Amino acid sequence: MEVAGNQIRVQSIVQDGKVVVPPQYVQPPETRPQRNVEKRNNNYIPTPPVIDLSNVNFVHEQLERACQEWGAFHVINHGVPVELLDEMRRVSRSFFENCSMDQKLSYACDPNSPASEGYGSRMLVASNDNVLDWRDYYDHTILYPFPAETHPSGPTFRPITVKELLDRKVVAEYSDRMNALAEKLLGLISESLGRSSSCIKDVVGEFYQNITVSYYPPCPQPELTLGLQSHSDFGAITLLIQDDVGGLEVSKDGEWIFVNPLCDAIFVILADQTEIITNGQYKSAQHRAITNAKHARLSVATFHDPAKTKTISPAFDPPKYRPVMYGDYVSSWYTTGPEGKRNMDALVL
Ligand SMILES: O=C(O)CCC(=O)C(=O)O
Repeated sequence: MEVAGNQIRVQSIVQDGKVVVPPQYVQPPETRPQRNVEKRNNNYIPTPPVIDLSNVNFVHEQLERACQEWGAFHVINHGVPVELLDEMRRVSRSFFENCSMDQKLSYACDPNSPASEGYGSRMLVASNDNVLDWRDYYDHTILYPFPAETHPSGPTFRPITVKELLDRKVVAEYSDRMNALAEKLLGLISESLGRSSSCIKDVVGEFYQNITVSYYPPCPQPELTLGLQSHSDFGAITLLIQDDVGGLEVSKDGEWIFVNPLCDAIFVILADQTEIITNGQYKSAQHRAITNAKHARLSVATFHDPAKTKTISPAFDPPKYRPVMYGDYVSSWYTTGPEGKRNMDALVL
């Protein structure tokens, strides 16, 4: 089993052929995944809405509803070439499946710093007693303009082979497209609240973007584990693509709802700062990832966040949330852990 800086990579546990999950990955009974289907007395299972962004006559109405009821939705006809989504999935998967563990560990993230760029496995650094997620990840921190030859450090910018250079081009184009789409969506979401298109973006300011590729190896006991614990994202807006395996769930009215993978669509997740700015009219979506015994699963989440020094407060009166410096919010998230939406709850007036 490969260990770097105290971090075991889940993929190496699986490669060791374990048939039971090590105890540190076993969730307590109350957070284990369950199928909701048996609890229902009818067959109706809600699914997050699919919004066609080319449908200009209805898009605001649909966004308003989706943001109020779900805080998360698929978008189609989003303007990002589907080939680019496929390429991004391909280059991301290739890192996990075509590199040796030694090659991957040469890109290891800093195990002592939360959310540092590179290859890792643990979302939270501080709390050693937390149950671990059944997930490895590769985190790209994107600094604009991309690619920045002068980027000071970080695995994405180490000397690279020609193949990696091609892959980097894919990530660069993907990053630009996601940035533009995130800005467009925040504009439409602002308009859906009857405000100018720049209302939310004006408070967020310049985007800081992170692209996290999550890789969930097959799990011998999926009923005991989570790929990623329940959380809401701490930034402004997240754009996620996944492969066709499926495993993302969003919480709605106290139930976990499976998000069907739609390969041409992009899944939009409202994050905490948007909940604060909209004064709770639109809520950030609590979500998690479940595992399965047969197939590795891949997702690519692109986070769009304010600068750490930015103070975020509601753009509507009377305010229902305390203003918060974004950097303080992130530190608290990483030190106390997400535990659903407890960091948001602490800001409610
Ligand atoms: O893998 C997924 O579908 C969820 C990923 C996610 O929630 C995250 O990276 O924060």
